[in-house]
Amino acid sequence: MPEAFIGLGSNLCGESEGVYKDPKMQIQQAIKKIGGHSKINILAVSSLYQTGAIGPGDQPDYVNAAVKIETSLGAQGLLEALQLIENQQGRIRVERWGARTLDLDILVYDQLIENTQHLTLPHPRAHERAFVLAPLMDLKPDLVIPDRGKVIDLLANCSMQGIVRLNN
Ligand code: A4P
Ligand code: MG
Repeated sequence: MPEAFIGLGSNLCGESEGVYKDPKMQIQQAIKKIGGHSKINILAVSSLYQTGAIGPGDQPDYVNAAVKIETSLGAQGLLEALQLIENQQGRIRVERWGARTLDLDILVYDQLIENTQHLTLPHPRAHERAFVLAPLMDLKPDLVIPDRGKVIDLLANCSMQGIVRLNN
């Protein structure tokens, strides 16, 4: 079955299913939802990290994590499943890179390289972001981000400033 790596991020509290959730709880709930999908198996979950926001304005810190999955969904089908989960957790798209209750990105899907209107694989900024690479390092240090290199080498060339591993 195809194997994929999903990046999770949240820097806003939200309410879903009538319950108030902070960013850490949003990430934990999203991991449960991903694992509960009939066509997705979670193979491994990274630590959670508190990370300084990259983006416009004065945003709260993020909680970031990554999961390794196997799925019978194609890449496009997986994106749709993840967007449904984002929407269920109250994601409202206001501005690009703006604060959000939940962001789910497909970082790598097998070794697929693809660039369509709705999907770019691997994720175009995964290779340069410590908040993506640190969680991936927990899952598979020798994972190759196609055309970019191994996670362990990419992380070595990346500033680790503002990344704190949380107890989860
Ligand atoms: N899309 C294309 N390729 C993909 C992919 N591989 N995975 C499209 C997921 N989506 C993909 O995404 C916009 C569109 O990208 C989607 O409709 C999908 O068709 P979005 O989630 O609506 O918007 P966005 O997340 O604001 O944009 P983008 O470009 O995905 O942002 P990034 O690069 O993901 O950055 N700082 C910290 N510390 N931690 C973070 O997690 N995240 C961001 C978002 C900025 N700063 C951050 C963090
Ligand atoms: Mg996104």
